[in-house]
Amino acid sequence: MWQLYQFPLCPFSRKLRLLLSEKGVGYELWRESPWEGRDAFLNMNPAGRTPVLRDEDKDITLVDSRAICEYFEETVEKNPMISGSAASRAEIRRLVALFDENFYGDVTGPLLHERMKKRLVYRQSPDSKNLREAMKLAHEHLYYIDYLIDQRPWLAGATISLADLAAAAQISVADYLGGLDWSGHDQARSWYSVIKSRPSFRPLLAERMEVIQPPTHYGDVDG
Ligand SMILES: N[C@@H](CCC(=O)N[C@@H](CS)C(=O)NCC(=O)O)C(=O)O
Repeated sequence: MWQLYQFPLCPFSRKLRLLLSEKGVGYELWRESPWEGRDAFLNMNPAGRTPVLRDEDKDITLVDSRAICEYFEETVEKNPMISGSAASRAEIRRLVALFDENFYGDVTGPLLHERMKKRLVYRQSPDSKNLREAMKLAHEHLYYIDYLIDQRPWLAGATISLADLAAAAQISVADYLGGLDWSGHDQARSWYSVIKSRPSFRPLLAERMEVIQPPTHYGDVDG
């Protein structure tokens, strides 16, 4: 059985969990707080980041959400998430990179730092200027999703793909941390509400990070 080392608000672990669930791959959750720098964790991933996926019986350790997602895409045929022509696959990978890097760097990373790490690790108050900036940038990203959904049913094209899972994973964490104002983003909101109602998403919405509570609309699959 795969063991997934993660914490509930890690967006990269969320993306992987969505993929594993869509593909029907079983796993156990192992709680890891990467900022604690546990030796056994650093032995598995010297970069000290979640997610890490380990199969003890097979003695396989997989590291980095993109490498792990590609591993399952290559080894499990069910529900392909990087499919179509070479151009379509390149478009999926472009959007995965956009959400993993830009959305995380602009929005999820700063929100996690201000609202989670400062509270749990550094015992500091959040900086309201940094929070305002992250929320402003979140609007720009939601406008881009509105634009994509105006042209296509899913972010990268006609079918659901890893791009949708990557985006929804980042958005779900930003939403949990109260960083998203959905007003004026009807297309993004309707796309997200379809993703949220998939069975793969339910366990994520039910989970809570200690001390930090999400806004009331967070788990609402119609909102
Ligand atoms: N490129 C990596 C990024 C992983 C990453 O940045 N994980 C964060 C948590 S969301 C982390 O472990 N940060 C280290 C820390 O908080 O100390 C991936 O896709 O797996």
